[in-house]
Amino acid sequence: KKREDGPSSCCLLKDMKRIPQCDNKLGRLDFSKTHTVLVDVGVFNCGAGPMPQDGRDVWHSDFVKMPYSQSSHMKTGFMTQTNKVRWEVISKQLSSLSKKTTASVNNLEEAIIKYNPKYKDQWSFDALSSLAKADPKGDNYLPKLFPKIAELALRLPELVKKAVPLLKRGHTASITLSQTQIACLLANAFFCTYPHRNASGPKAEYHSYPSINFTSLFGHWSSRKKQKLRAIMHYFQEVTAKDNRTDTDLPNWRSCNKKMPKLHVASHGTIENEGKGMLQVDFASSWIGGGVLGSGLVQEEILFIINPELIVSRLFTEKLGDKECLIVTGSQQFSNYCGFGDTFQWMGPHEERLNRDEWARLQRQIVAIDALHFKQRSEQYNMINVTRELNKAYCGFKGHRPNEPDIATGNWGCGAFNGDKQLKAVIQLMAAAQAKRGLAFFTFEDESLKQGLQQTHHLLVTERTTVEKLYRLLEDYCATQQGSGSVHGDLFEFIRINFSPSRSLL
Ligand code: AR6
Repeated sequence: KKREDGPSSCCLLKDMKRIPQCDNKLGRLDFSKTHTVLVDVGVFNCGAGPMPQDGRDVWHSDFVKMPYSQSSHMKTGFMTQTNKVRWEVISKQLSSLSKKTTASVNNLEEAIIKYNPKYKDQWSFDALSSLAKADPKGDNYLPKLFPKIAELALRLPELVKKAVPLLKRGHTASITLSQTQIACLLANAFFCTYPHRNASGPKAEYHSYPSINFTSLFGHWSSRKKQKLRAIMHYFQEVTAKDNRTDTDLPNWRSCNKKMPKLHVASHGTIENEGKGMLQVDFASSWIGGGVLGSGLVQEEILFIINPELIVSRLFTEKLGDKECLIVTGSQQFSNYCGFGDTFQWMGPHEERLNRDEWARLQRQIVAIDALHFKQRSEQYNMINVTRELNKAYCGFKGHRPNEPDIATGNWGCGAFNGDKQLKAVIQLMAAAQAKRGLAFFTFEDESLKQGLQQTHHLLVTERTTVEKLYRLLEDYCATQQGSGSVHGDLFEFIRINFSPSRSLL
């Protein structure tokens, strides 16, 4: 049939080939030298969804310089200038924004300028202000949304751990990220946190890269800006909706409303004796068993020496990741001991009196969780590290069946690993609360810790304190520990001052 609009070799739109018809098999997700995958491919290929890949920050010209890098510094203060890690300033600002139910554009501007002081008189926020005033969806839409974006931005160190390579001219490479990771990276762009990305001109470090911080979207009101901002804000509204966190089953510690768990504290007794029948915590090394085959002789090594079957776990257990633990069921205690470290002595055979379960396993369950090793004690007063420890404890404590025993623990991470006993006790209380299990806490002859923990627990129970409230309090506590490097008062005292009922009467 002759076409009316003249001869044509074109085909119909429906005859164009589209992606679903191509059906190219991708195979398993995998990384390579030229393909960086920011989600954990092992977990992903098991069908468990996109979890962030572990990794470490790299401050280098081949990688994105991350706002949370310990190498990113800034000067603060007028009279006495101090050099601070920039993320400390950023996270302080964002976390106070995230605690608000509504935040104004002024609040947002003040926060952004705190860690971008050079741009105080250059950056304008008038487009954002006009949009907020127009209140496009009604009901204080933007002021309610800003705190949520701040909360999402704060999760960057947890969601994007592996260094993101720069895609450089002349090099073929690819990067795979999850939608949650992208949302978090963009929340940081929204808050203008990326370092070294504001300067322009031929001498600027990133002169051959596009801009990323959102400043230029916020100023110079026009009807185009209005429509663009509406679309962008809608995106943030969607990605900050609560049910959007699909890529990890770890709690969001800022929104856990569990109350304090059941607690027993004793200064005498040990995890292995008085904690019989409970889930017993091994104060582990990430290399399971630690120095058991060398000269180490503290809690984990002693545990492995008196229960030597535990040593076989070293045959097949890879170094533990940050969100992993090892649970061993059924090991037998063969020896008794006394002492600790240099005073350790073998005290003869142990008579095992435990029953066996249906699979004939002795009813002993041990969970190995490795705390962080702090070379400097001050390193632990930092919410990246606090959150890491919360996640680690939680993954050890989290039960897998409906009816699990309580947990026997103590000064986890506070001997060889140099942790603060009070901080670690509070972290373990929070993790146990979230895991809905009770704690038996053995302070190993530390009478004042016993009393302090008892009183603190009592206060937290009577005040009906939630995990999220404690998490925010830890943020404030960490902030007081930074700067001068000196420790201002202990955590129990800080809790007492902040939570005691008399305070609310004042
Ligand atoms: N029951 C209760 N509390 C105990 C017991 C016990 N049986 N034994 C010790 N404590 P540490 P870390 C208390 O230093 O700091 C190993 O090499 C006592 O107050 O063993 O987590 C591992 O392989 C002690 O000071 O644990 C790791 O590499 C505190 O618990 C590294 O040490 C901490 O015991 C872990 O070091």
